[in-house]
Amino acid sequence: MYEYAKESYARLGVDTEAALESLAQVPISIHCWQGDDVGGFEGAGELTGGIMATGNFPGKARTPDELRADFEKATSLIPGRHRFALHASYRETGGAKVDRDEVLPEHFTGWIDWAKDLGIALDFNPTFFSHPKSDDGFTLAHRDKTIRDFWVEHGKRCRTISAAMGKALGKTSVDNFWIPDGWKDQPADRLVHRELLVESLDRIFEDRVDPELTLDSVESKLFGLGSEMYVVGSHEFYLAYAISRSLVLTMDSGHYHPTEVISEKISALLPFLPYLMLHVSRPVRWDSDHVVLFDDETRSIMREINRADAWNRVFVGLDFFDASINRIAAWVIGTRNAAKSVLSALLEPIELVRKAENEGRLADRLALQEEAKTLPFGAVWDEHCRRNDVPPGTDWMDVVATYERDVLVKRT
Ligand code: RNT
Ligand code: ZN
Repeated sequence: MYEYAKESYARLGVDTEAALESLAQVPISIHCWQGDDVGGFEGAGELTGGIMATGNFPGKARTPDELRADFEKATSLIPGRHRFALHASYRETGGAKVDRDEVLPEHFTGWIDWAKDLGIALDFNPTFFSHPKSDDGFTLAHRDKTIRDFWVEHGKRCRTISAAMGKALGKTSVDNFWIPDGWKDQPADRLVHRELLVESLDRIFEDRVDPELTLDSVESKLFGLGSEMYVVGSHEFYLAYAISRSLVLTMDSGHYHPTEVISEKISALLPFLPYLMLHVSRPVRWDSDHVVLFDDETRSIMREINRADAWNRVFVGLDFFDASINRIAAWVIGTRNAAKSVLSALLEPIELVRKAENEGRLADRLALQEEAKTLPFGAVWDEHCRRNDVPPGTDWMDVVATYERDVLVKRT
């Protein structure tokens, strides 16, 4: 099957061997929070901040050890070497009460040592939600300075933690800042909170931290549950902020108007920003964070990165959380789909498509793109799985079912 696929692609000028080699160089940053419904390990607080994991499938990870074991099970079924994205709320304090403004790199030693053993890199996220000091919907843009100070301290400390991860693992850790701040209903003053946010962010980012160790990124959003009318950190806000402060801009595919797509934005931003970070997700009617599919938009995202030859400038991360199905299967399905989309981008007959465009043969351009859709892609993907000692096709489902029976259901 693979030999037949290889020849089919070669006829359109695509080298499948080169594509598989390139694929091995594209890590996907897999988010820790699919494993426990964004719960974290600070105590059984409620998930706040306008995001929601619906469902109560049994067996969610209750401890860091369980989350690590679950992730290892998931990655044994995902081809390639990927990254792991942690949130500050997943720190390990040995039972001690350590508030967000007291977090230290040592609270992540367990995670760092584990990542080192697995040979994977880490990314990081400060946690500005699920905390009493975010309960009225504002953190860095709060009118109360004591609240802002608390969160500024958290942000500063998270940069140090992210740098420690980068240093220990020898790979730059992206430190992604997302805050929930906003109003449910029509605000009296939109500008004041945005000015406060600029001031708070400038305080967080004032010290230089080695960009080889950590890169700061800021994530925008259109609306959240309970912040439907106004979000301080909107797309325009963070776009301007990231450009003016030379930060990484994070685009989450669920954070735009329903007909707006981030794939189209990548080439618009690359001339102005050195780096982009993506939260690849699947919004269904709203920012629902459904499991990522091998769908048009996910493929378009990867195709745009590939056409721009920007794999070292666009960091691909995932952000979904479905609590209604087996969480390990959710990780496996979503990450395999993201990786499949990367492969499909690498297998695009781009030379021929470009040539047709440059020569004004626009019908040929269209024909080539459409014919490429039915090339034997699956055989190349299966070959990739086989070469990475991961089950191709549906064989991984039995492994998850066994783990569900032997481990997950016993947790409840
Ligand atoms: C929320 C943002 C943010 C979170 C994670 C848990 O709308 O997308 O990235 O999903 O930090
Ligand atoms: Zn996100």
